[in-house]
Amino acid sequence: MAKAVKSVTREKFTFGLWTVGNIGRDPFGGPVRGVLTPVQIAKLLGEVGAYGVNFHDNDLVPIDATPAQERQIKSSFKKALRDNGLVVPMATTNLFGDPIFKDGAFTSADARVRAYALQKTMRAMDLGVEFGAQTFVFWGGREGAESDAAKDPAEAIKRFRHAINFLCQYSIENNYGYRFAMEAKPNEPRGHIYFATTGNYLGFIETLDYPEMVGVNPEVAHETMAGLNFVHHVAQALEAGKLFHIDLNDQEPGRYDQDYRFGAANIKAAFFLVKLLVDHGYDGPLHFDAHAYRTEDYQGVKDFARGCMKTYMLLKQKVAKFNTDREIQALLKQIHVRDQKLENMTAAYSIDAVRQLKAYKFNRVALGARGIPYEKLDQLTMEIIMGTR
Ligand code: GLT
Ligand code: MN
Ligand code: MN
Repeated sequence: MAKAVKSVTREKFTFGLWTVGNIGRDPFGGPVRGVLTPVQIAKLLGEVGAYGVNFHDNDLVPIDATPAQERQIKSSFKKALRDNGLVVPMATTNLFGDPIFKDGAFTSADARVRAYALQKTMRAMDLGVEFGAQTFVFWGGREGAESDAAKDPAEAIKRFRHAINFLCQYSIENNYGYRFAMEAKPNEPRGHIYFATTGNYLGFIETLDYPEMVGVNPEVAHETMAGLNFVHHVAQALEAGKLFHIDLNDQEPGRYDQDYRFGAANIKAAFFLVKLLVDHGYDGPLHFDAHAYRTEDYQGVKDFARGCMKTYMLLKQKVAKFNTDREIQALLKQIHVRDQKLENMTAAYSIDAVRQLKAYKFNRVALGARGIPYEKLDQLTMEIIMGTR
């Protein structure tokens, strides 16, 4: 029996079965790598020193598996997890691959498809619990439309809410203890996906029956595809206590969904993301939802996986440098101007505070004329990232 391999670091670095198992198919060409079994993927992840592995129901158990096949697959995968020292922090359902979901799952116009999606998700939740998963991700890749002629997008929200409420109750009644994490994406595979951004989900969650059970799983590529600032979306989730999980990868704006190795496209944005996670003490899984370039064989897939983790660790070191750099910290102190009198005056609303504030004389012209040393600060930040500080 192979020896259990420890994670390369204390970080909870995870990969989905579908990430390192990606066979390099795209809309213009077929697979460039052979299919690995879940057991082979666990071995690969053990070799690169990952902490855990996540799966969709059908990454592990094919949609048409017989009960006997399912039993065999599950027991061999459990052994592979033990042999390779891996845990399963997150599970999810594939509600996008099978043709039945071509017009969505929970938001399908067809009641039969909506009911099947609930059945499939409950079974996927049962499967995840069997492997110890504590987070259950919902990525509604097919929940959307090319044309709004067919479905009322407001009705889609109601249908989605109904499904999540139903499934929260299922988790509660079975004592599964799941935390649900909603993953937004603006488009691809649908022309337009409902709940296009993490912010859309943060608004939606508060309308649920069990909002405390539900958070988000933002993915770098997804806000970035739309040209949005991913770090700001993660910040809103963190501030709301809703960052239950995160999908790390990279992406160039305005392109197809690239799912590049973490940090491969925009190292500066990756630095600020790691800084945000570190500064706010995020301690959940760091899931690399990415895949190797189509040029690679499985040696290249290992290079890819190691690269994701190494870049994260290096950026974490850079963050520590930034946070202790004397010149940078002095600049930040200079930028964050304190004014005790005005801070006291505006600390809380009162008739007296309003009266004083309305009468206060500001030197607007001088405040507008002052220089703020962001050029210097940003250059020093770049020098940290480039390794010369
Ligand atoms: C799919 C998608 C990802 C989601 C996965 C979870 S599957 O690969 O592109 O962003 O996180 O369903
Ligand atoms: Mn993606
Ligand atoms: Mn993802």
